[in-house]
Amino acid sequence: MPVLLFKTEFASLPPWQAALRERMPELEVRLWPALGDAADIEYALVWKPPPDLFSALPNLKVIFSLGAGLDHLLKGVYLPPGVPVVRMQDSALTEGMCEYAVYMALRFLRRMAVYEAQQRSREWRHHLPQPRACELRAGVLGMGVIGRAVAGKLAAMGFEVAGWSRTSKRVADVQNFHGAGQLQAFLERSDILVCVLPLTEATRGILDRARMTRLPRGAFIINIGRGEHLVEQDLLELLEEGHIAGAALDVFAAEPLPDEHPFWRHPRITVTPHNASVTNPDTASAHVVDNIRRAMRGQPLTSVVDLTRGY
Ligand code: NDP
Ligand code: OXD
Repeated sequence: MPVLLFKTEFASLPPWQAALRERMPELEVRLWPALGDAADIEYALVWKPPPDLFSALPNLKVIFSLGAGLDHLLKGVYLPPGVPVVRMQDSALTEGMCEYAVYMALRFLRRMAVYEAQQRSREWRHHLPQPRACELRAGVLGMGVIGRAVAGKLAAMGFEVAGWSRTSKRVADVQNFHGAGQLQAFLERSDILVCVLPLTEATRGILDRARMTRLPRGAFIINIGRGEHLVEQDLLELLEEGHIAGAALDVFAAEPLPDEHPFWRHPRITVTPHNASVTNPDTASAHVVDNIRRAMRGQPLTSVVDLTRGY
């Protein structure tokens, strides 16, 4: 009987146990830290594992990340050589990310922050200029599974959309930019910038003063990648200088966002607690079980992480 170890911080076991059981009744699920006989454990489904967890599992065959992001697994965690790491791919997770990006882009387009402030002071002013979506250019940093879906939804809302990735991508209705050489041109045409990159050594701090200054004056930033993509002090300064109009931030260098952090009270920043989207057991369990079955049959796994690239 295959045995999977489940270790998480933010999801509860019962829905996962039920979803996995429904798809694979013979799978035994153990909840960390109760390992039982560690030699039985061949699969691990984890978020933020303790650094030495995997060294205690001598027969581990596959490590599954509970999230699409891998930074929680690649930072100081011992990964047994030869054991593949599979990242999360989940249709519901992707849908949530699309909803968040489209919602925040529309809030900016429709000046909702201004109207909410007007409501608080009982002000009736309806003559603010209202651009059409097609007059604003959205740019998506990171055109992976989630970025491509986000770009498609923004295009469907009428925005003029471009995407930037490491390698060239062809996505209907989305202008393609790729590589370091095309980043500047991509930023210069992005009135709304959505960051949905993975956190790697190459992308850490990518949203710094120099790059954010390349955005058109009055640009809006949506960061749903990782907090360390953004140099927070640089954003505060560019908001102060009026170069950046506002930001919707779901991820932060320090999480939970510390009480004294200036983002909490900034009138032009919307803060959400890293919940742009969450992995959904009902849909995500299909991806986990499919890969367990592949491993059992000796077939190639899907969504295997390239550990040298970091995503
Ligand atoms: P993917 O691995 O599918 O896509 C990553 C994309 O980033 C690819 O297009 C890749 O380019 C691009 N990329 C990576 N490094 C570079 C680089 N140096 N320069 C240019 N482009 C680069 O990831 P997902 O779409 O599934 O997820 C993206 C991230 O979203 C996650 O890593 C996580 O951090 C974040 N996330 C946040 C959530 C939240 O709730 N806030 C929820 C889920 C995910 P290429 O294809 O050419 O290799
Ligand atoms: C993820 C996340 O990476 O939720 O999936 O941040």
